[in-house]
Amino acid sequence: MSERTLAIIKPDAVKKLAIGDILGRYEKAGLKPVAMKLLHMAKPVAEGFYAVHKARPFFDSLCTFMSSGPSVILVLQGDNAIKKNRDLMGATDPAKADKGTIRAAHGTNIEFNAVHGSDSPDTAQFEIGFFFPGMEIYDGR
Ligand code: IDP
Ligand code: MG
Repeated sequence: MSERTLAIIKPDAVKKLAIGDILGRYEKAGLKPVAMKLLHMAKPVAEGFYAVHKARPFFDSLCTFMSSGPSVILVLQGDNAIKKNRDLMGATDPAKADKGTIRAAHGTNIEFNAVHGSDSPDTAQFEIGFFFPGMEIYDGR
């Protein structure tokens, strides 16, 4: 079933010039970018995006990281896009991520881990709407 997921190429991966490699992985896996922008999040924007993690000890540090430079924010569309993207990403901690995954290739540690991907249909709906109005999502390709 075709679905959409929100992906972020985080500031660490953008700084490392890994945008091209990561976009290529999405496309080769059949995940089509249907919306995309480079955005330097203000810290309150990062806090809003990660509100679900507000109570976690790493929340402040995570939001500082996510607002430390520009990210690439994308909507990916394809069969099973949510799980497919999570599989491409690998485990949260790059040291535990399977070989061949994005986090194994580009992540530094459990915080600076190169990419984000929605983890469920509900999360995807919230996250896509957080960054993109419907008129900026290009369907029908
Ligand atoms: P996920 O990105 O694999 O879905 P989450 O548990 O949703 O992982 O955590 C969101 C983000 O918070 C992670 O991608 C990572 O950047 C950061 N994070 C998660 N766990 C830790 C931690 O234990 N220490 C520091 N940062 C963390
Ligand atoms: Mg998550």
